[in-house]
Amino acid sequence: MTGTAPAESPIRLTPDVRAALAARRPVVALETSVLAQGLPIPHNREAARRMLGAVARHAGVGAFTAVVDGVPALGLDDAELERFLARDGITKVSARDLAPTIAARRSGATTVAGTLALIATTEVTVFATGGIGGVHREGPFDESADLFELATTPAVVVCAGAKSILDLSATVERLETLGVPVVGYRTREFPAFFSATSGLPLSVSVDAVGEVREIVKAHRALGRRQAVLVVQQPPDEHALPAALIDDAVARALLEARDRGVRGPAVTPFLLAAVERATGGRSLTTNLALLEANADLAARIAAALLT
Ligand code: PSU
Ligand code: MN
Repeated sequence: MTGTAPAESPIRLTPDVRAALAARRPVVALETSVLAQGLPIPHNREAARRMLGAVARHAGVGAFTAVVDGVPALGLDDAELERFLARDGITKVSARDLAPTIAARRSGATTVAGTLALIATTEVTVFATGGIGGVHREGPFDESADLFELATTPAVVVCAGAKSILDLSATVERLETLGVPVVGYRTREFPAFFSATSGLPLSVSVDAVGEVREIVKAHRALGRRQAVLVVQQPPDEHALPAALIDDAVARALLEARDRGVRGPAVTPFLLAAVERATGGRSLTTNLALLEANADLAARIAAALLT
């Protein structure tokens, strides 16, 4: 796809995003829920800086998605980004929340689902995040809207698998059912976000960005409407032992149940509880993998332009 966003797209693009698209330089969409709900202050600022920096190193532009005072946006200016980092009055916006947030002229930070729904109307197709949402472990039934949007948006999503707070096996099964290709980049297992391995084998694993490109091209040639999910392990030096995370998650789940945490509050609550339980080590891992995913996404976006 070439040119600027379709005339009918309601999404506001920042001048740097517009210029990058016009010059056929890589543009990578980035979600803001990880900044406004997922990571604590001041680490969310470091995450934003490192993700934008990783894309810039490949001559590309990282574009945070959000709803800003009722305007759906791809790319934020500095003052806007500050508001999302400060988190004040910023709600979590999944796909279902987009229209109501826009209509009420409010501001919200987009999840993976919200981001996919926004970029679907633009020509930006590559998106980097930390981990996707998925099937939660315990009842009552909770499955992230991320899975539905991944099933219906032909983007390339780069992540470190799904968070270990989830039922990873059920999440991988759902991705299969929904027809979402899951491509391991230098890994043969579905990564478990904070830890490198989950014990869940992948059906396809590649070693080079060019191979991702071939898969994406074949997928698009078929007119498939699903995303291609590219997964990589968290960087070696920061990956945490699976046992440490399992233990932290088990305790976090009990705490969530005790406190009756429900709905959109579940994921942020569990992430914060894991952070406490690992003495902040999960935070270091989270920042490192966000940067690594933005870097890989920029390289994929560049390859797709060739
Ligand atoms: N991964 C993180 N931190 C986060 C999220 C994922 O490390 O904050 C967010 C993403 O925005 C993801 C969302 O789309 O959590 C999933 O939330 P839910 O389970 O409510 O759909
Ligand atoms: Mn949910």
